[in-house]
Amino acid sequence: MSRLVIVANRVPNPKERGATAGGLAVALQDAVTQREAMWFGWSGQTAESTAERPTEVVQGRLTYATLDLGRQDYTRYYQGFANGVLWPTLHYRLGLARFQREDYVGYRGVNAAFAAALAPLLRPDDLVWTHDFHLFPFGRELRRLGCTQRQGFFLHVPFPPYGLFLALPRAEELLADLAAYDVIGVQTEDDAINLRHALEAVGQGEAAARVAAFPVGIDADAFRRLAERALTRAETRRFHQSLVGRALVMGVDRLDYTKGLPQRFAGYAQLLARFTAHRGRATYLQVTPVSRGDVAQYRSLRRELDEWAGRINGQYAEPDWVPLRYMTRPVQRPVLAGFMRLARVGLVTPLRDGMNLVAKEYVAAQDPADPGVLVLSRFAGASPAMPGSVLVNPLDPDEIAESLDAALSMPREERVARWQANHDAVWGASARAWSRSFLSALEG
Ligand code: GDG
Repeated sequence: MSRLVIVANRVPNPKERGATAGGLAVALQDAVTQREAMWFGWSGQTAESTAERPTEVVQGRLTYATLDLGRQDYTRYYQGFANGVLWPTLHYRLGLARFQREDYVGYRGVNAAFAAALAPLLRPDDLVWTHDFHLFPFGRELRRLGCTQRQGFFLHVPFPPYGLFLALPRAEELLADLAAYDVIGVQTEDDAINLRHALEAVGQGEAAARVAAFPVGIDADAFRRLAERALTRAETRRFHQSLVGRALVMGVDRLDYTKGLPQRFAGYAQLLARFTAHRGRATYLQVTPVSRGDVAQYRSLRRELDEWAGRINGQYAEPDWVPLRYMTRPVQRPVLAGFMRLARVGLVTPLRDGMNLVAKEYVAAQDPADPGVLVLSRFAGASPAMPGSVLVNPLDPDEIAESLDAALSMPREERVARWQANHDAVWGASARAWSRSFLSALEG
């Protein structure tokens, strides 16, 4: 079997396996245990200038090869173009994008530098699998250096309608970058249609034929076991006791404007205002680790959520009941799994999301005999395959409130039927199936 080389902006720290928040690392965990592999990318550290040679750490059959980023590259490539322009654009939020020519130049420069650092480490029969919007140009840069290995690309986030994408300065060049890959994977059929249109519109029709949807999944059995085992942990027990029999509503999201958090908080406030029976009977826990805290839009989102949390609790709290428990620190994965199992409602309402693994984790964590209900945004990539969910428009706080009321009042029979309807989507479309089907397309 040929070696797998995974190229991604962030490489997980070999010392804290599985501890980090973020969908990409979770999804790839399986792929790197199946064969000899190298994981190549940014170390997460900055330095005076971007390193030319990676630092390698070998753990059995897996090698981590990482580069520090120069401070100016960090500002331009990572904050400026990847997070400041591509992230909002790909999530249909062109109005939030701040295009600056020097950021774009920095983005291309880092991609070229990464390719130059990886090329000497490649073996002729390696499979190179590059991930996400940080690295559109990477494959073409490797080709420029004479690398002929099979190369695949997977986009973890949505691809918007082509007219929107083509409004982005340099969109044509970015699409020509994608055309250098042998397989171009996206999360859903809608994303595939959008990307094919965009490629065709700029005369890259041949590449359009290499686009396919590979919906990402989770290791559902492992997550279920984690959730079951967590019930015996002291943290889970203490938390359970603190609920004193109240129904738990739970949300877990990185602090990001794509996750629909202000609208979600507004929806919960509407629930308490309009469906008064839930006052004192429901508790909402929102776990939202801060991410990209050095980007202005994320700081203002954080302030907005702080205000919402203060207002909701100020208005509705009782001396012995806090309606919203809001945390901006990360929670350990096993603890999170246990909390999810206790939740009567999983509240997942992104405005746009490539897939959303939390929705799948929530279903995996449930007790099949007495499961909770998933309230899910119709704009999450996960939604078409999860017919047992209560689907909502995440922009409509009233609809969120009505769906919460329905979910909190739902009889057990219906909860069981809905959970079973979501079962196949979660157990059938596993992380392993995802990476295997992508890799067999790439090897094909
Ligand atoms: C991108 C795409 C796509 C969250 N908070 C904590 C924590 N998490 C974990 C969750 C989940 C992961 O992080 C988040 O994954 P998502 O898929 O929900 O979202 P993104 O990070 O935006 O991921 C997304 C994904 O890539 C994969 O392709 O699905 O659409 O945007 O596993 O549980 N984990 C811990 N503590 C936390 O506080 N331990």
